[in-house]
Amino acid sequence: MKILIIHGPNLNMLGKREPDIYGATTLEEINAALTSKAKGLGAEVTFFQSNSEGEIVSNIQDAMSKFEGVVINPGAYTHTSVAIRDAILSSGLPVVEVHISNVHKREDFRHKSFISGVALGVVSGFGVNSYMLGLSGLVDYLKDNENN
Ligand code: CA2
Repeated sequence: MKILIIHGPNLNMLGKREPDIYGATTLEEINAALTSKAKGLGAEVTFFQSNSEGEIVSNIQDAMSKFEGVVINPGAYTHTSVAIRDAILSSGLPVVEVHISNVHKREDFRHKSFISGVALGVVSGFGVNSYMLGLSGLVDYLKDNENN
């Protein structure tokens, strides 16, 4: 079972800036933890990080033929990107939206997500564990729907 993990803009700075909001764990450490979690779940993960909206759109388009599902933290594009929403919808892939912070506890502009309405599910506010919970929920969903 192949899963794509997409990290959006600025997430390459994790662990290096604003640890009070986003924690001290680096993106490399998150990816290592996801690789090991995926192994335990019988899945395989591939990672992509980009600060560019267009690159994320292209990556989702490419994922259609290569992966069974996607876990995405769209970063600030969560609140602005119709293009990423459209790419997710047209991919037909199950996509789980994850956020490190609880976006609903933060500024009003973070309460709107263009992604949630086309996502299989959303996990927000559990720190880097949001990624693990999102991956586990996606793998459970794929196992339940394997023969459908
Ligand atoms: O909580 C999340 O995971 C967010 O997707 C993070 C985005 C934010 O715009 C969303 O509203 C919620 C921001 C990612 C910025 O990441 C940084 C990491 C370290 C230092 C600076 C930024």
